[in-house]
Amino acid sequence: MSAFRTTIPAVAADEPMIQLLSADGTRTPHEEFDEVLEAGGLATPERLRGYYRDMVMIRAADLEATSLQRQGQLGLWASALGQEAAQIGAGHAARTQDYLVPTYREHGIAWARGIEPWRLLEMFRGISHGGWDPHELRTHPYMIVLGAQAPHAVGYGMGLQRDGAVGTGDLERDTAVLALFGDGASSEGEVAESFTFAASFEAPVVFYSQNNQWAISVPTSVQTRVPLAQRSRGWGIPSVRVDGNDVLAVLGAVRSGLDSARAGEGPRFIESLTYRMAAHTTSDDASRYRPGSEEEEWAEKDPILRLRRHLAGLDEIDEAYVATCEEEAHDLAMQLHHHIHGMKDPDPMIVFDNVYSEPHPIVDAEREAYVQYLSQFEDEEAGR
Ligand SMILES: Cc1ncc(C[n+]2csc(CCOP(=O)(O)OP(=O)(O)O)c2C)c(N)n1
Ligand SMILES: [Mg+2]
Repeated sequence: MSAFRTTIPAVAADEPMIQLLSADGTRTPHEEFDEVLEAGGLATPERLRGYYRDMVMIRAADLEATSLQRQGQLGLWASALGQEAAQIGAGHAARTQDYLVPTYREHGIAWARGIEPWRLLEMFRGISHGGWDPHELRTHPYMIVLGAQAPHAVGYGMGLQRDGAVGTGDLERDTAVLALFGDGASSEGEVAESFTFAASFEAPVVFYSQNNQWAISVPTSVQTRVPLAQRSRGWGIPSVRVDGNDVLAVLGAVRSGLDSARAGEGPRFIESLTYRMAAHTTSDDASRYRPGSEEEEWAEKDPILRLRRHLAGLDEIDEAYVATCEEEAHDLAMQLHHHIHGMKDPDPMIVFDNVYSEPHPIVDAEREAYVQYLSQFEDEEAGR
């Protein structure tokens, strides 16, 4: 018999998923994560109501952004509907000093880090250079190139090590990096290379993959023959699969992973099992490749509904609180609507700004050529 093992475990068949809140809101204890949540004061009724409000707000902003795209106000929108717990939980699990490196569908992460939603919309309108100050908010700009942010995150983490910001024992100062990417992006070479560097140098990075079941029209089962959570183990990177629609499981896993990383114990990998409830983007029609029954099945696992059920079971939420959240969410959507409709088109010449930190002859030549190009239209208009 060959020494090589040929049995490939069935996809998603034998990797346990940690869940603290089941779909009906029932709470299951978990020794390690409960300790982490308790130590950080992350699961008090007040905090839980806060996560609920955050999720309601970001869902309203997301739905409004889709409408704005349909009104011709945005070039594109990538909805995070259904991934609210996976993102609000991860965003709040990070400590203030941690550095987050997101992909393009992280609106809940952005919200949790204090990035105003209009900044995201401005980018999807194509009129900003990225949106926010990454240093101030400790959150990198969105990355559209799949997986490209993973080596950035590891490089940043290795820099933190060299700055002496890892493993000093001071939880308020030691810093870790949260690298976010999707199930599809996990197939990119950059992610594999990042695992290699992070493992070899024991970089303080938590790789956090939201497995939302789809990479545009490609299901996760095509991306990997083993449960995604198992991928990193060949690199010696400890990993866990959590229910990404369960805000408490996400909080516990991400806080625990980041605290291990900041303590100098090296990288961690988290597979956060969730579902992309909307189409890939406003340019996509998901009904072409996935059955409606799948969407209905996941609607019952809705992260917002789940937390509300849990809070109701604890008698920690009432109709008045729910109504206030809904009113605030409506107001946010209206603010976004008016703000985006009122946006002026920027001067087209700004595309040449900030290409390099110093003047560059090729950029100067391109700018000049573009001025010439635009001047033709001025003549046409003057002649009319
Ligand atoms: C390097 C690269 N290849 C292809 C694309 C086109 N593309 C954009 S999103 C996407 C699917 C990504 O799926 P996943 O990583 O699961 O993230 P999700 O969109 O589900 O959040 C693809 C192929 C890209 N942006 N970058
Ligand atoms: Mg995906």
